[in-house]
Amino acid sequence: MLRLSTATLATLSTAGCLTGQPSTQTVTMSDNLTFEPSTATVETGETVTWANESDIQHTVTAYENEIPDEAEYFASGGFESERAARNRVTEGLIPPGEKYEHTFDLPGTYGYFCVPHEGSGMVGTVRVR
Ligand SMILES: [Cu+2]
Repeated sequence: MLRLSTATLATLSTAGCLTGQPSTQTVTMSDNLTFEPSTATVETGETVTWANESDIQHTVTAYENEIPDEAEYFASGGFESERAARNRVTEGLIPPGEKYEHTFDLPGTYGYFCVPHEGSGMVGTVRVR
């Protein structure tokens, strides 16, 4: 299942390059407490997939004041606010080997972080063109 899913993503990604169709961008979460790439750039309407390739749990949690005013709040766990995501952190944890994805429908710059590792500098940015 995971294998099929990865192959599908790769196919979509390649197709996107060739035809200009919407594609996805993958950001990995690693054992050294980083998002790679730390700044991901996508086109409006594209999806970012965060893949936890580490042995520990992480979250993807938007900074409420670092996303465009009109944009929908996003966080693993499906929270509607940064406060809720912080208060109920265990519900937003992405286990090792799992993924979280979000589709960006508005251009702009989106700052996000990992709740457990924010203090270690585990933060990232998505730029939507
Ligand atoms: Cu983390």
